[in-house]
Order: sequence, then C-alpha cells, then structure tokens
Amino acid sequence: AQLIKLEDYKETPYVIENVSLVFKLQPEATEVISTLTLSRREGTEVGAPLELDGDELTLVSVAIDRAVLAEEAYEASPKKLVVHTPPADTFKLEVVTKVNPTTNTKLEGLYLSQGIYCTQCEAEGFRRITYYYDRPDVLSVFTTRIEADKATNPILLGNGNPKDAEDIEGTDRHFAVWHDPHPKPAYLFALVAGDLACTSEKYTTASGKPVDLNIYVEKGNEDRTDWSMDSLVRSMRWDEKVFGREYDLDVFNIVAVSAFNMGAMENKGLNIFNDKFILADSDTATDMDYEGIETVVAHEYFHNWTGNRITCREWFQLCLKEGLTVFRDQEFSSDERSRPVKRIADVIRLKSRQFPEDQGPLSHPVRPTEYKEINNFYTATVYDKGAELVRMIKTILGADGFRKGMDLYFERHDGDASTIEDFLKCFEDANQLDLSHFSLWYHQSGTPFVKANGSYDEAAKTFTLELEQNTAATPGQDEKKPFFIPIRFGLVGPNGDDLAYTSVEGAHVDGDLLHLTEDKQTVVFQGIGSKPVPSLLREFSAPVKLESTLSREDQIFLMRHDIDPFNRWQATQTLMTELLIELTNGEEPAGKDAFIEALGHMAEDENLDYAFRGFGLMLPSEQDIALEIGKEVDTDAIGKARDAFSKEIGVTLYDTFKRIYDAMEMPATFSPDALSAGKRALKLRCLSYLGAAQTKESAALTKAHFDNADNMTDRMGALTVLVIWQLAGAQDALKAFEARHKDTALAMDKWLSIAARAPSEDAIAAIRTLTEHPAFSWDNPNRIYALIGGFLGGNTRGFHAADGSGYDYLAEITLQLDKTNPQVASRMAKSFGTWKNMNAERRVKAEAALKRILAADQQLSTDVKEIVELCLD
Ligand code: HT7
Ligand code: ZN
Repeated sequence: AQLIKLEDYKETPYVIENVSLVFKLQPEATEVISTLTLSRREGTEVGAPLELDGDELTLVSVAIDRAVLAEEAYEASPKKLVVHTPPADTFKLEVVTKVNPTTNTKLEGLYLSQGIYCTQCEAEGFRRITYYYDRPDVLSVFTTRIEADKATNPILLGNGNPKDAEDIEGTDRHFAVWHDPHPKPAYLFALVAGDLACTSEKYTTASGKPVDLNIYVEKGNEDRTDWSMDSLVRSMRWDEKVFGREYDLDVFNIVAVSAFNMGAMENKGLNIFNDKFILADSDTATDMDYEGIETVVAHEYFHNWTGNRITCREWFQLCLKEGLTVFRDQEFSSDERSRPVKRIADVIRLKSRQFPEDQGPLSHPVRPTEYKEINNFYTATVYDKGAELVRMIKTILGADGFRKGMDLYFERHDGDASTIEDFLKCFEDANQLDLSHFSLWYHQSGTPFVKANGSYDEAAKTFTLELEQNTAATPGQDEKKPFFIPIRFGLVGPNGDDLAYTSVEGAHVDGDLLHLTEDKQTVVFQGIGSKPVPSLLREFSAPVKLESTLSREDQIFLMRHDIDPFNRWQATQTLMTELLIELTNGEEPAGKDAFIEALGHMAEDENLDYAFRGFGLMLPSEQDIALEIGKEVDTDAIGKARDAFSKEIGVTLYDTFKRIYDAMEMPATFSPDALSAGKRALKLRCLSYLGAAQTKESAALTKAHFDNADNMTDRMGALTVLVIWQLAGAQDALKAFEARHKDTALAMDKWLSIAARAPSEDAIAAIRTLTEHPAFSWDNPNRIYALIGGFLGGNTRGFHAADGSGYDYLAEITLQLDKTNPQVASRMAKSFGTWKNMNAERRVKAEAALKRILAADQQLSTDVKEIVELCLD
C-alpha cells in the first residue's frame, strides 16, 4: 500500500461548489446520482484532468453539463474516476453509481444494520458511495434527496434541515429532501432510512433559536433514551456557557444503530451512534455505561464546532478535532461530576491505553507525518494524548488566556479546514507568547520519563529539586529533544499544608507551576522552614512518567495528606505498583504492612468522595504492571503476585471492608447520579476484596449481592467477583444472568466479556466455545469487542499464555475478520503491540504468529498489513 505523507499535501485542482445527491435506496442495488458543480481553481491549467476517489464502486454513467461523456473522455475503475479534459472553467458533472448496502460488511460507506440504511463516511467512506474528492479540505454545500420503500423505511433522514417530503406517485415509495447550508467535507455526510421509533424534545438556544432534538432508535428501545436526551441537552447548555458556542441548525438528529465500528459519528446535524452509547436503563446499563453515554453524546455534539465548523486540512491534523473535542468532553464531565475523580479516570485510561502505545512499535506523534491506512490512526495517542496537549496549553496560559485563544480560533477559522499550526497561532496571538518549544509535543512521539530528586538544607532553609527528562527512541525518531513540561507542584510540610517559598532559582516558576524545559534542571527554593515532601505533577499536569525517589514513608505521607486529591491517588498507585513488582520478582517488599494499613484508612476516610475511595483502592491491572516492568515480562508471575496481594489485602482488611459494605446506605430507587454511582463503586470495591479473601461468608455475600441486585451495576459487579475468584455460586449466577438478559444484546455483551476473563487452564478452548453461544456473532463489532476484546484486554494470562496459544488465536481471528471487516480486524491485531516487552519464550511465539499473518494465503487489507508490519519492525 502507498505511504501517504504530510509533505505531499496539495490543494485539489478543482473546487466543488455544491453537491446534489439522489439516493434510490434498494437493499442490494442502490442507485446514487451525484451532481457536482465544479470550478477550476485559480492556478490550475485549463483542461487539467479531474481525478476523483472511489472504492469498490460500479459506475453506471458519466455526463458533463447534461451530455453523456464518450468512453475515451474518461477512465473509470472501482477506485477512481478520471475525466481527462474537463471542458470549461465551471461545469456540472453528473455521475451515477450503484452500491450494495446488504453485502457491505466493512460498515464503511452505505450499509444496512438490522434493516436500517445508514452511512459511515469518516475517514474515507464517502468514496464507497460515489466518486468524489474524498478529503477533508474540500468543503461543499450538500442537498440530498432520499427515495425508499415507504412501508419499510417510513423515516428518511439527511444532514442539515428538512426541506421537502412526499409520496412518489403511482409507487409504494416516498422521498425526503434535506439541505445543509453549512459547507462541509464529505466525511460529515450521512443518511439514514428505516422504521425507527423517536423521542423528541424542544430546545431553545441562548440567543432564543428553537431547535428540535430527536433521538431515533430501533422500535422497542424508545424507553431507553431518557439519559442520552438529558445528556444532549446538558451538553448544549454547557457549550453555550463555557465556550460561547450555540447550535446552528433547526434540528439535531441522533440515530442509534447496532452495527457500528466505533462509538459514534458527528455527521452534521445527523449524528449516528453505536447503540451502546445511546440506550440505557437501570436493568441493562451500568454506571460506567451511563457515564460513557454522557461523554460520547457530549463529544459528538461538541464536534459541531470543533470538527465540523472548523475541520481538518488533511487527516494528519486529526488531533485538531479529536484531541480538542476529547478535552472538551472531559471538561464537561468534570463540571457535571467530581473533577478529581474524572481526572483520575482519564489518567487511568491514558496510562493503560496511550502509554503502552507510545512505548511500543505502534508509537507515533500526536500529529503524525505519514500513514498507510488512516483508519489505523484513530488512536489513544491522537485522542487522549491530544487532549492532554490541549490541557497543558490551558495549564500554561491559565483559564482566561486559554479562553481568549479559543475565542480567536473560532473567530479566525470558522468555515476553514485548519492545521495544528493555525490552532497554536491563535493562543500565541491572543496571549502574545511563543509556543514554538511547546509545539514539539505534537511532533515528537514517546512518553518522557521525568526523574525528580529532592534534598533539604536545614541550615540554609533551601529545598533543591534535581529534575531530569529523558525520552526513549521511538520508531523513526532516534534523537529526542527536551519537551516543555509544565509541572504543577507543592512542597508539603509536616502538618500536610503546602509550604511557601520566598524565591526560586533554576527554572521558570509561577506559584505552583514550574516549567521543565531542558534535559536537566536544578531548582532551588529559598525560605523553606522545614523539610518538605515534594508533591509533583499535581493534577497530572503533563503526560509523562514520573520516577520519584521518594521513600515509601513519604509516599504513604502523601497518600494520607496531600491537598491534591489526584496525587493522593497517584501516591497510592505508585506504592501498589512498586509492591506488586517486588512480589512478582518473588521478593518480600518493605513497607507492605504499613501500606495496607494506610489503604484501610483511605477506605474509611469519610472526608473523601465515595468514588475517589473506590478508585484509590483499585490495584493496577496485570497489563499496567506488565507495562511498568517493561521487559522480559512473565504474565503468569504478575497474575499470581497480584492475586496473592489482593487476597492479602482482602484478608487483612476484611473487617474494614465488611463494615463499609454493611454501613453503606443506598437510595431506595436507582439513579445514575455521581453520588449514587460513587456509593455503588465503593461498595463493590469492598465486595471485590471480600471476594478475594475467598471465605465461605464472602462467597455467600457476593452471591446474595448478585441475587438481590436491582440494577446492572450491582449485578455485573457481583458476577465479576464470583467468576474471577471462582466462588461458590459463580456458575449459577452466570446462568441466571443469561436467562434474564438473553434477549438484550448489549446486556449479553457484559456476560460475554466477564466469561472471557474467567480463569481457565485452556482459555482458548473456552473462548472458542463462547463464540458458539447464541449471544455472540462475528457480524457485529460490539459482540467482537465484548468477547474477543474482553479476552485480549482483560485476560492477560490467557492472551499471553506461555505456550503461544493466545497469539495463535489472535492471528487466526485477525485473518478471519479481515475478510469481512478490516477495521475491526486491525483493532484486534493492535493487541500484538506489546509483544516485544514479553520474555523470550513468549516473544518467539508472538513473532511467529505475526509472521504467519503476513504469509497467509489471502489478500490482506491495508489496515491489518500496516499494523502487523509496524509490530514486526
Ligand atoms: N470522528 C468519529 C470517528 C469515527 C470513525 C473513524 C473511522 C472509522 C469509523 C468511525 N466511526 C467514527 C468519532 C469521534 O471521534 O467522534
Ligand atoms: Zn471525536
């Protein structure tokens, strides 16, 4: 496959002024009539060829200005349409294509999901519908006419505002016309047709403009949309209040479909969602699902300004819309819930998904410079690290400076296809400062390691901090320059208060913010009255790995006293990780008992948020520990050590956990609010440690918790404890769950993912059996993510089994899935990304499995080929 390079970017020779599309929908042969008004761009030679993108297209006819083109005037293939010499400066190109939505298993372009026609055009799906300049810098005004059978498709939806709708005389078909006045790239195009139920609400924007909000779902699901509608309304208000952004059409439609490769899609005025991120009720959705829905609904809505009104010049700029929009959805959730708890959740996600990516063969810059398959670059680096970069800009500039920069960005670039350089320039111009050093974060990949060593001079009353940063080489980048790292900090005095300093030398320091800009810096704080414990990287002010030289006593001190809740949590995690690594190595760690005692205090500390305590008690996952160890990893040793440590904590703090469990007062009726969810989280965390103690009493308690659960969070939480700790009643509970939820696919996904994590002597045999279960299907991405993704991400010992069976299985299903859905196949194959960290026994097996994929007797997609080749590089 061709390597696409940022340096090769060129504008198109022609401009598409407007687009008129007619869809004659038929399940197996949909006709698409596209009429493009094109004009020659200034600087383009007269008669220069017009080359449009296609993918698996069947051409029916081509005409220019109503005259059918002679065969020699153009060249057409499933992948391209070239008109050799367009006749005039401005002309109308009419192209008719045929597509088959029924056989479209890739779920890109136009496809049928449970009888519903829908589209997915980002990144390059529009070229699977008609020939077009399928790239984000070609913005045009779209009018869409949709024709379909009326009985099976009473609902016809397009982008923008509805214009016209009527029956087609003499037939059993009808049509609808939609017009979108906002010029947009083709990746934001969408249509939906089907027999859908709808929930509606009226919204009035801050300036008084009425908007109709509609959520369309498969019939029978309409009573599961309250939470998504509520989330949408709250998102719209928040964007008005916090960023001054209003909605800009008469209607905002959301459609939920069951077959969807990703979470959702921000098509202009017609967001299409994976139903997992729309449907919720207490019986089938967990607190995490409710939070996920709130986040994704907000994220897609926020794209209306950051993505749609201002889009990307090319796909290398993907972080311009994704990093910024993730930052905006994180801020929204922080304002709606608890800010520290949200920060902890986001950092857990970043460390478990982005850090491994950035420390392995798939590492790439937030703004990459080359790719073979753009679908492979919807990554944790682009999304989550991209959001961290925006957060750092806010940290460096302060809230007011950040808002000024954002206001200028909206004012200057509304209607543009922009770049990261344009974005940064707005913050520079609005604040009169230079962000050139900071901008390295967008171009240099890898996670910086920051080492900090503090020493106190009692006589001089100075505290000296030696700081050092180092970033390991990543693919294609051997030499690394020092980053601009904003470090929020406090010098914590003996009574837990932050100590003030009189002056400081060696770095730019402003209040509690220090700029680490060089490889090594020595920072001296004057006027420090007593020996402090430094609390560094508060609020996780930069996406770095902090290697602290603090003693275990000092970490325990921070865990109990730091005024920054994030660093209280971080100190707990650092201690847990250190202890777990020593236990994995067969050592008896110093300070273990003191740590467990401190953990008990944290669990019972009534001054702390319930959700915070739930997070604080959570051990790092086996994958997190493997990443921390970094090389020659033996996942069996990690798993055994972690199980033993969980059990030890459970046994030692049994009474504490039981007391908290028994005392927790729960609301009489279920509510997904943050306080109730926090209570459930803490109660379940206690239950998981009680379960880990594996007593008769705790098994019975867990089974009773399962039996009495009146909501999915409790039911799933208890089932997980029963299955993971193989407690008495686990099999009965699995059967009871199945009997209750067998007709609800999204609930059965939870059952599949728990079953995929169950400890087993032959994990692959267990997974193969589960693929035969009626709840599973190879045709639906959600089912695959639940079972296969649940196994790859949640059953570390099974996937990394020393005999290589997990790797062999992943190779087998990657090849199998690649035949129908390359995006899903390559997402699964990315689990090979950590293979080089494993011990020799495992590496040999993983490498052989990867090579087997490349050598297979089948045509590999660019998606899978690129990932496998990068892994082997
Ligand atoms: N912008 C959306 C990306 C997306 C996507 C990308 C590739 C293939 C399928 C896809 N479905 C959605 C989602 C978002 O970030 O909001
Ligand atoms: Zn997005």
